[in-house]
Amino acid sequence: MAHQPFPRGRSEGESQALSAGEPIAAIATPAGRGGIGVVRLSGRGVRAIGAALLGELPSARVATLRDFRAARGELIDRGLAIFFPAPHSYTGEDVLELQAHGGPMVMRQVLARCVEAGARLAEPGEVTRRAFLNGRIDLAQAESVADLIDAASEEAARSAARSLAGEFSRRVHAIVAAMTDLRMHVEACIDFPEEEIDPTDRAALEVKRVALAAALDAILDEARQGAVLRDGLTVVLAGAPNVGKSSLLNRLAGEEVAIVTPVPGTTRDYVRATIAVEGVPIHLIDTAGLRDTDDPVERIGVERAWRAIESAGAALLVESPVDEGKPVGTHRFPAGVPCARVVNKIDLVPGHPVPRMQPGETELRVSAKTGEGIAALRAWLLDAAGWRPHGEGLFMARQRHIDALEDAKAHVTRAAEASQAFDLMAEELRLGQRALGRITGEVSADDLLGAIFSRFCIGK
Ligand SMILES: Nc1nc2c(ncn2[C@@H]2O[C@H](COP(=O)(O)OP(=O)(O)OP(=O)(O)O)[C@@H](O)[C@H]2O)c(=O)[nH]1
Ligand SMILES: [Mg+2]
Repeated sequence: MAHQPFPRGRSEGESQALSAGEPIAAIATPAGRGGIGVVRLSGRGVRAIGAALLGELPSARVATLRDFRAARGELIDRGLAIFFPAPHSYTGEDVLELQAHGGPMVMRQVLARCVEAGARLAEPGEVTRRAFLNGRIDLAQAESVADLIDAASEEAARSAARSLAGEFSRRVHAIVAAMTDLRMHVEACIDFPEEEIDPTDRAALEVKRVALAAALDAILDEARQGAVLRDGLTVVLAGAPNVGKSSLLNRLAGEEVAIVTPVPGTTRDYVRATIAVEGVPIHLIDTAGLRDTDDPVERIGVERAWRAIESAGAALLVESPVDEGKPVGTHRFPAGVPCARVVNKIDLVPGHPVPRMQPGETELRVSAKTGEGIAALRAWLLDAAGWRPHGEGLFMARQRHIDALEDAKAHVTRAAEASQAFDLMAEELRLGQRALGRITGEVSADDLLGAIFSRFCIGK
């Protein structure tokens, strides 16, 4: 059985939505003032609500200038109304979009009028959730709607757009199809004793299994890279007072985010800045210089610095040849967290001998003042984030997707180990398919859907 890209989908010819829900309304544009603001309506009864507001519903999919009127006939605004009859709409239900002037008062009145006429306010993500439930998009695509809206870099936006267009889902379905094929092959062998199986047939089966494992490895790799693009890396700048942590933060961020003074103990609280290195978000945390101190405020700052260090994804241990204070040891860092020693202020001591490096340690020599060594520092940050140069073709992935892919991979590995027992092998492949089904939503629990869609903004 080959999987269709949109397994819950309905054919384009169907004229009624699969499950038209009660009518919902939401302001789909951001809060605040703008040239245009959009109120979106979806569900059963949208035609009647539209007729109440506009006098008459516009023709399908034709942008039509209309008066938006309050219950007693007063004019709220004049704008464009577009009606998308089911199932050819974002949600698969009847959808009406009202484009008014984007002032908060206008938006509020239009929305209130929709509610008065019978709609209820949409919950966060409810519009996209309906699109999923009606088979317009699958779960991975629905998630990429949120990722596209939240994208913090061009690269992240591009990869989310690819996922939204269904490329990630198509890859997953192709793997499911290969798994189905292998499973059918295996099942055909179940009823035969091993010695009766043709060796060439056996070899063909093995070729399929190896190809399947390779395809899973490839998609996992791309998904992990996509996740880096989405989530980035949290990096703490730690070190003795005055070595130039805040100056480095400012240099990396390209602006004066943190206060810099020649006084040791300048930074007392965290200072955060997110930078994009080749599109990968790096969340930098500048901390208070680590030292024993009697100053109660600074002491809290030092405690906070340690807390930041303990939960960091990577750390820059900053020191300088001209400042006192011992270099920070790595013993309080979580195991496996990438750390780099960053020797700052090299502009002050040209030719300063590089401190001896421990095996496996990375050391970078920089100057926050002149910018020397900063390119190498950025490259290190990218590497620590797990980013590798690649061609086109990433898609946005979430941890949930990576978990499912790893799960599928584990079942395929176990299938290989069970290659003498066809029934066990077939079962492992079935479980692998199930794991992949969680990505696109063929297999999904209500609480998972709740968790995914509740993080959307209202109107999406
Ligand atoms: N020459 C030179 N001076 C630097 C460099 N980096 C920082 N400084 C100076 O060193 C002093 C301390 O810099 P900060 O960035 O405040 O140091 P810090 O590590 O954040 O200090 P605390 O917040 O007190 O822990 C300031 O006077 C900076 O101008 C550098 O690369 N070269
Ligand atoms: Mg500082």
